[in-house]
Amino acid sequence: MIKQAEFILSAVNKEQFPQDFKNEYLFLGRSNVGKSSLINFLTKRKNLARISKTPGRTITLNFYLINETFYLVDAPGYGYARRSKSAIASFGQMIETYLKSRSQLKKVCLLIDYKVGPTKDDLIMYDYLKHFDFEVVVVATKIDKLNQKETSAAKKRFKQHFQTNQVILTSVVKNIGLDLLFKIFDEVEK
Ligand SMILES: Nc1nc2c(ncn2[C@@H]2O[C@H](COP(=O)(O)OP(=O)(O)OP(=O)(O)O)[C@@H](O)[C@H]2O)c(=O)[nH]1
Ligand SMILES: [Mg+2]
Repeated sequence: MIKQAEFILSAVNKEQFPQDFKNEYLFLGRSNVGKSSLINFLTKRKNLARISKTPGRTITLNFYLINETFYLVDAPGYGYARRSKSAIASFGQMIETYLKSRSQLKKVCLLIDYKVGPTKDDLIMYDYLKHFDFEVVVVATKIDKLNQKETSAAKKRFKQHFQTNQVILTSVVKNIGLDLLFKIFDEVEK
């Protein structure tokens, strides 16, 4: 149960990351996939993380302290076509710096849109994370948007790349799967 959630800070480089060695869970995924929405839902706070209809809104790593014990970290989305080349490069550098310097990072939640994913970018990110031995949780998002036919097509696509029990299906609109996701953090924290 999340009893308390608090925005702590936004950071773009190492010096700005929290220094208190609490466990962290990173939310990664393409722009607009629903990272900030999921954090808001998990924390039951509508406006804790900023959500937008315009993709590319989150441009820093945002740290949310949960129950005063661990952080959920909201990252900018990748694969946002309208970003400048220099913005894409600095995004890559920021994520890489973060991933390589955080021993307190316990899990990476890789969010993938259930209707369109996994995209090429999603698979590159997944391989990258696995290559560096991160514990990856694949979170399929917005499953409320698919009809039956689209759901079985999505199932097939995801099966080609991930084990079925490795994927958590979620919808913040219909409140699906969020308890399962929270359990993953809870198990580490226990
Ligand atoms: N139907 C539906 N829409 C969702 C769901 N989750 C998020 N959305 C919508 O998807 C859009 C993008 O959500 P965000 O949470 O801002 O996505 P993000 O991944 O944080 O995006 P960036 O910060 O740009 O990387 C918003 O319009 C949300 O309302 C869901 O489960 N179902
Ligand atoms: Mg966001």
